[in-house]
Amino acid sequence: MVSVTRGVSRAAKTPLPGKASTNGATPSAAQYRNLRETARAIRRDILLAITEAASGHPGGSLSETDVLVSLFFGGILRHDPRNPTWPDRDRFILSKGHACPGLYTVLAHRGYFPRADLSTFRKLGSHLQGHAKIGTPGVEMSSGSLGQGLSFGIGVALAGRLDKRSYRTYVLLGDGECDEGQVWEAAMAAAHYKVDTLTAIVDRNGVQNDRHTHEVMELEPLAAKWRAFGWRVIETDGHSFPALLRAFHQAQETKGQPAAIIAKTVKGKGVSFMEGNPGFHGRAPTKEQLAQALGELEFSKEEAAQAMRDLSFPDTKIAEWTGLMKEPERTKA
Ligand SMILES: Cc1ncc(C[n+]2csc(CCOP(=O)(O)OP(=O)(O)O)c2C)c(N)n1
Repeated sequence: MVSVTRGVSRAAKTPLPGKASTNGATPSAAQYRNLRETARAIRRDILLAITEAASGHPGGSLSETDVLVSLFFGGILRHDPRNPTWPDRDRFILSKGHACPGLYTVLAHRGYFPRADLSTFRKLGSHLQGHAKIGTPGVEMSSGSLGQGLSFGIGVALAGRLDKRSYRTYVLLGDGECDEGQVWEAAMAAAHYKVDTLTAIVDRNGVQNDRHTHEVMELEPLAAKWRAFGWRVIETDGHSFPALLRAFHQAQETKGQPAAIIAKTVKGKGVSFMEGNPGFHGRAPTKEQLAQALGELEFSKEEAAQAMRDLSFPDTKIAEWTGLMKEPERTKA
């Protein structure tokens, strides 16, 4: 795992695990570089896990990666991987539960469980099933049936208010998921109850199951809809760490109303033949496609082999899969 930055905001009087170490200071160029490197390694491991399972959802996992890296590695979440049920932790709820390979990989890189577990994804007996479920360290809600996470998040946030705890609640939704009526019932309720500790993030990648969102159900003007429901809306580039961290800080500073971050993303981000392609919503790459994808992410054969060793792949498979790779340009003499 690359070393990463921690924390930029929500200065606490008492230091808390996983808290901001720079107390609101602008991250340095090196810290941003670390975030990008972390995201690149996470995209690699997402693809390895899904290819090994021969099923799963790469598109929405790759689109959400930078949002998740900002939360878990950019100092936005107050959390402690060694104590996943710490009562004062911020809650992250993955409402688009099919994109759990992204969450699992981030949790593994953050130290919630061993990275080697990723090679058990979708296998019998694994705690990393095809949709996230409570019981896996760091997973706050069993999800997969779309539309429920925001309602759940309101309950979690209101419980924090009743218990006089200062934690914040973040819910990641898909844009296709916003076709669900329950999302808008929840949106109305969160504004009514002025749940300003709640932040919704919409992964606005423009693609849902097998088609583009505008073909299935026109969502635009999406920002105006959230505003009309009483939310503060922050639109941002969902692949720019400075923009994402700024958006999260604005959400944290919002008082008296919930905040929605509409993160403009690319489905399948980082892999040319997956980008914007509904065909890779819920289909695993072949081992040949994996080899191409790892090359596009600029991993050398040796780097890919090391990652596969870290994930406990057998030597035969490491040799077979990396044997299909071409050395990327940057590693050529
Ligand atoms: C209630 C419900 N209806 C249908 C599905 C099947 N389904 C799984 S993923 C998906 C598309 C989701 O699109 P989006 O929310 O945009 O996710 P992303 O593109 O970010 O992966 C659908 C319809 C489901 N999981 N739950």
